[in-house]
Formats: sequence, structure tokens, C-alpha cells
Amino acid sequence: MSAEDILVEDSVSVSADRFVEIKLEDLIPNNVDLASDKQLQRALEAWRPKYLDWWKEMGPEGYQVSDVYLRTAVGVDPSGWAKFGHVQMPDYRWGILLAPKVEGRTIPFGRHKGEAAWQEVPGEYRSLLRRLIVVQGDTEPASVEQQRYLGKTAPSLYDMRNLFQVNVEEGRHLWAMVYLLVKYFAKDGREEAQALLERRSGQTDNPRILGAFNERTPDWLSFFMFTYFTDRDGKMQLAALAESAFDPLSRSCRFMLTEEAHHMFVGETGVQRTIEATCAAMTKAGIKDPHEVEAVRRLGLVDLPLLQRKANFHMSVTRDLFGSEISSNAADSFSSGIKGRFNEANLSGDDHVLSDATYKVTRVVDGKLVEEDVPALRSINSRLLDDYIADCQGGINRWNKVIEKLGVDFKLTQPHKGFNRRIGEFAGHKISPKGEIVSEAQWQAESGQWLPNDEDMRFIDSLMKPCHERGQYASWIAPPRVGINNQPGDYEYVKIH
Ligand code: BYC
Repeated sequence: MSAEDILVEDSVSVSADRFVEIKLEDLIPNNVDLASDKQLQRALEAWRPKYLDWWKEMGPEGYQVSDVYLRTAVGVDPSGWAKFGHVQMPDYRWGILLAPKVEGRTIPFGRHKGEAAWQEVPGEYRSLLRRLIVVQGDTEPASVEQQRYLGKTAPSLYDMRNLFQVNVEEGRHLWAMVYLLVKYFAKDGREEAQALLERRSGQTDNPRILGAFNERTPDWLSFFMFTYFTDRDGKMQLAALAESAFDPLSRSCRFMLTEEAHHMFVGETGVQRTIEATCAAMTKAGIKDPHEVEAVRRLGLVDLPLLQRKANFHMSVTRDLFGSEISSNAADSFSSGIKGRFNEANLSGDDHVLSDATYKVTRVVDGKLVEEDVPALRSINSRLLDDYIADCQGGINRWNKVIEKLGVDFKLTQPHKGFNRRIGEFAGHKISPKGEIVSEAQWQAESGQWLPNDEDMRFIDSLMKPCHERGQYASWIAPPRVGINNQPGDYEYVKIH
């Protein structure tokens, strides 16, 4: 599958009815006519230097004055929304971009279904909406913080550039949420915007809000797994928020989704290239059994069982990001029209109000896993999680095709939904990847086969040596098939000064 195919599969199109050009020379480039609202403009201009201080303190370490070949959003027309060029990251043009307004848009679900979408925040939903925007906003700087040391060990300039591209776009997504907070939530919103720059990933006294965003991203395998699995939570959540009755939120999320597709592409192809390097070298060295771990590791490659354990970790912590499977918060968000289901407006087969519908949720009852019919409204998180798990499978199938094509007998799989969970129905239970409830003692004895163990982490760490020469790649990862924006193989994606 080509890079473009993957991008198309994961992209959610922005239906532009008109092309709005933005002025990159503006202090805050935007397509929201910021200049016409002086108070808002002043508030955002006051936040901007604080954002830049945060970026310099917590953004990519060591490469702030390097020239990086970055994509910058310059409009919202699907056929030409970005331009490429070398930029120093602190000079990146972080802007505010909303997908075009759809005239006459109505609310597609919940108790206000069919009414006109809201252009302002209704008083009764103010705190619910603010909370969701803050949670969404909080994940963006968190991921930049998690990834800040990776530049030093980049396996190539191509990968380093992709890392920084992801980072600046997460920064732009923070801007998108801060715009909504400052414009629509007055003083509360300005305080929340400030707090978004103060929480820190992994810090004990002021951590990021959601669990997975306080985990470390210590190596490039984690980065690829994170961008494949955790950015995909971003895709699902943004798609659910893009259905929102609050039109400015919907339009913000619709445009963010266009950028998100590249992040998942980086993850999918990163894992794929790791698999390619491993399987090709195994064949060359005559190693038939993928479980001959020592032999594979001696060649400076990532063995496939280790890749599975890494994937297990990232899948399980990301599944926690969907919240409890059965949730009254999620029911409230749905009924009030604030957050829909994945692809809500196009779903057929129910009334989009769900007052009488049920949904099958896997639960632990009397020490057994059972499927129970639960009111669909209270199962909104469970449904989004199921949709997410299905969405993850596409890339896993493509990875397995590569393994098969290279003649190795191994299949990557998704662990059971309840494996290694801390939030929701399965929290407090020990469940194996195959979906058996196990004792604490069994878990202690076997979890080193299911999740990365200390030796795995030491080995990965030993592989993380920088490879920063033009056109060169670390031994454990194959070169990409196509360059970014079709650049040649030896292109200098990052000019390190
Ligand atoms: N860790 O009823 P519950 C992305 C809290 S990723 C810690 O179970 P609810 C990106 C919850 O906040 C997408 N706390 O669930 C990816 C609540 O606390 P409060 C991010 C958790 O409320 C890569 C309490 O537990 N966007 O964009 O339905 C790179 C009970 O909640 C966790 C969104 O998530 C957890 N894992 O749903 C960069 C969309 N889970 O309020 C970016 C906005 C739950 O009682 N957020 N809690 O203090 C939401 O829709 C919802 O807040 C959640 C939780 C789905 C997260």
C-alpha cells in the first residue's frame, strides 16, 4: 500500500464550499476574521508569548534552531491546504483554522436533533462543553512533552522531520482548542487556556488529565505505536466531537482531522518499516523462527514478539482513553448534542436519540466475562471503543501481510479488550491477551511475556542510536518507499546547525 493510500484511508475529508485564504504574515494566521474582534485578538495575542515559552521549554529538545522541512496549513481547501518549506520550529505559523461553515447545518443526534446547530454556547451546557474542550486541548501539549527527547535518537532525518511535523501540528491543535475557550468561555476560558500551559505530562503534582498522556514515550518504537494507536483515539474522539451541535467545535475538529491522518501514517509506516528490516534480515541470515529472539537481536533488529508486546502496551493504555464503557457523562454529552458517535450523521439503523435502544457491553460478572445488553445511551463510550478497535485492525492486517510476504511465520494480533486496563469495566481484573481472567500470581508470572519487560526496554534503548546523515537509516528500520512531498531519498529534511 502506498503512502497516499494510507493517508486516504485515515483522512476524513473537509468539505470546503469555498476557499478561505489565510495571511501567514499575520501574528496569528487565521480564517476566523480575528481582526474584527479586537478583544479576542488581544486575549490570544497575550496568550501567544506564553505558548512560545512553553514550546521552548517543553517542545523538541535540541533542535529549536534547526531548519525543518515542515508542512504548514495555509487554508482549508482539501485540494491545496498546506505548503512545505524549511522553518525553524519556534517560527512555525501556528494558526486558527476552522473548516468552512455548512449553511443550514442541523444537529444530527440527541434531544435537540433536527434543530439548528448552535453558534454560541447554551448556558445549560457550558460546563460540560468546557470540560470536553479542556480534555481535548490537554492531550495536545501533553503528547509534545512526551516526545520531546526523541529528536536526539532519530533513526534518520526523514523520521526526525516527521516527529517535528507531528509536534508542531499538536501545537496547532492546542491553538484550536484555546481559540474556542478564549472566544466562548470568557474569564473561565482564559484561565483554562493558561492551565493548559501549566500542567506537565508525568508530573506528580500537576499532571496531564488523561492517563496515557502521563506515560513516557521513551523510544522510537513507542513513538510509532503511539502515533498509530493513540493518535487514532484522537481521530475517533475528534470525529465524535465533529458531530457536535456546537458548530465552532465541529468545524475546528473537522479541520484537525485532516492533519491527524498524517500522524497515523507516520505510526503505521514506522512499524511497517521496522517489520521490513527485521524480516528481510532474518531471511538473509537464515533465521526461520521469529521466536529465536537472541539471534534476531544480535543482528541489531527488533524481534517480532517484542513488537507485539509494545503494541499490547500501547493498545491497552489507549483503550483506557475512551473512559468507562458505561458512563453517565457520555450519556449526558450525547443527549445534549455535544458529542456524537463515530460517523454519527451517516449512521443508519437507529433514531440518533437512542432513548429505547440497547448495546452489548462486555462486563465482568461473578468472575466471568459476559456480554450484557445495556441502555445504548449509557454505552456510548463502549461503542466508540469498539469502533476504535475495529479501526485499528486495518493497519495490523497490512503489517501481517508484510510479514507473510517476507516469508516469516508470525501474526500480530490485538489483545482482548479487557487486557491491562485501569479504567472502566475491566479495571481491577487481571485479564490475559487471550481474554482469560487470571490470578494475581499468574499475572505476575506471565505479564513479562505480554508487556515489554525490563530486558526488552534495555534492548530497545541499546538500539536507539542517532542516524543523522542524509539518506541514511538506522539498522533496525527500512527506508520509506516515498519521500515527504516526493522529495528524493537523500533529501536534507532537517538542517541541523
Ligand atoms: N485517565 O464517565 P467516565 C488526542 C475521567 S486523544 C484519567 O469514565 P467520560 C490525541 C473522566 O475525565 C483524544 N481520567 O468517562 C492523541 C471523568 O473525570 P471527571 C482526546 C479519566 O467522562 C495523540 C471520570 O474519569 N480527546 O486527541 O465519558 C496525540 C469519569 O469519566 C480517563 C478526548 O478524549 C483516563 N483514561 O469520558 C495528541 C475527547 N478516562 O470529569 C492528541 C474529550 C476517564 O469526573 N474527552 N477519566 O473529573 C472526552 O470525551 C471524555 O472526557 C473522555 C472520558 C472520553 C476522555
